[in-house]
Amino acid sequence: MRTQVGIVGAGPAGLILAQLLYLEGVESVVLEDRSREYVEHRVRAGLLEQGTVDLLNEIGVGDRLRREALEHHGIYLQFDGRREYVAATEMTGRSIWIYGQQEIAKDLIAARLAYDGPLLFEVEDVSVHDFASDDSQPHVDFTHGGERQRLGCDVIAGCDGFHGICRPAVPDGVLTTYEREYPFAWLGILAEVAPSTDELIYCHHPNGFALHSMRSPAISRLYLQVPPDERIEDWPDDRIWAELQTRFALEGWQLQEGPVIEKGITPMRSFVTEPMQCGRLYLAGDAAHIVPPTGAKGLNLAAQDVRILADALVDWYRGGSTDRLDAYSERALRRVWRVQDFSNYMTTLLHKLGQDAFDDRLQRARLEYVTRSEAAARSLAENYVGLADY
Ligand code: RFL
Ligand code: PHB
Repeated sequence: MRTQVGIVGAGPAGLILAQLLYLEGVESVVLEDRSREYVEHRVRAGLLEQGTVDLLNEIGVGDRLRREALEHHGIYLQFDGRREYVAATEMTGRSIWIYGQQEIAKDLIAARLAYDGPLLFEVEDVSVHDFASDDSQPHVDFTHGGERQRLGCDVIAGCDGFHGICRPAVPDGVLTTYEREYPFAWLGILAEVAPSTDELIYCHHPNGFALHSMRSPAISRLYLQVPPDERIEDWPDDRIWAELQTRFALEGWQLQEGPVIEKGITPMRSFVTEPMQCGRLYLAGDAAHIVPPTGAKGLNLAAQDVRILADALVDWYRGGSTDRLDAYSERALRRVWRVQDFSNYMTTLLHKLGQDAFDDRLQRARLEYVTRSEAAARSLAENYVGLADY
């Protein structure tokens, strides 16, 4: 088998890249190790920047999104028994949108299959080879339907997430990694109950952070900060609701409860690899970087990476120059580090960090500042809705 771009991974990065390339007449093959069913039902991101929504519309997968996504114009910050609103759209002219990552996956997979774009699920033993120099002839080996196969390609796009095989395949000494583990995790639930709020509530509480998000007018998504080694078995539903009630408690407001339909624990990590390329292998999305979810940026960043990568690839196929491909990593990393800083800022602003009383007072002073100073609120807002053309 041969193609122009071999794409490893059918998450948002791989699927958006395949669609961008298809629209520009560049061939690709997407290889995914999970089943279609799994990819279409994995509960992860929910909050999209305006730029991501615009991109999905531009590439022709926005029909259902335009009908079903919920448009939001700001966020609530709750602390010290108060709930303050940051009017992001008023300050930036841009909205944010609620639409589940698995819905994006469904829309992109349907689009890909509608034009018979090669997309193989449940591939096994994937490995990438001969990509390390610019004049190499890369290939991807894998097993599909019990048969060992080889995909020859001009370039490989490593869109296989944080635990993928592409980044570890880069020869020693090429990549530098920057990493931070946070001393806590998020326990997330999906509940069959109408959201108790019109927009997201980010809540700072002495017991730890809590977030009230949603997926639809009938489904709520809620998160609790918990210790990093917490086991989900130790959190029966009534314990989760009791803790959510404690942290979100506000006079004159009630958190509605309902059946929990999904729950899980996610570790919190910041991670960047530099550069995001090696010869003819290009890393994009979570394969190259991870942000803690407090800023709601991972998927949005993955979409920006592949937009830059697709532009560079198209340029190369059209005119033969590798200038933009060579500069891919440098161009992508500018936004990656901006988003790392914002995600770290939101995380340290809102979580219980195991700090001393002085640090705790500083944290409250920062929260007070963003709700009292228009300049501080505007800075948070422009990062939250996503910096255009950064
Ligand atoms: P993905 O989604 O991990 O996709 C990688 C794909 O590669 C496959 N794969 C392989 N395929 C073939 N061969 C192999 N050897 C393979 N190894 C792996 C995997 O099965 C998978 O299908 O990475 P991608 O495409 O870079 O997308 C990144 C996003 O998924 C991620 O950043 C977001 O989910 C992060 N995130 C959020 N991002 C936002 O922008 N807004 C949010 O509101 C938001 N909330 C969240 C989040 C992530 C969370 N968790 C669970 C980590 C909330 C949570 C709780
Ligand atoms: C979500 O809805 O899953 C979500 C929203 C905002 C965040 C993180 C996750 O900051």
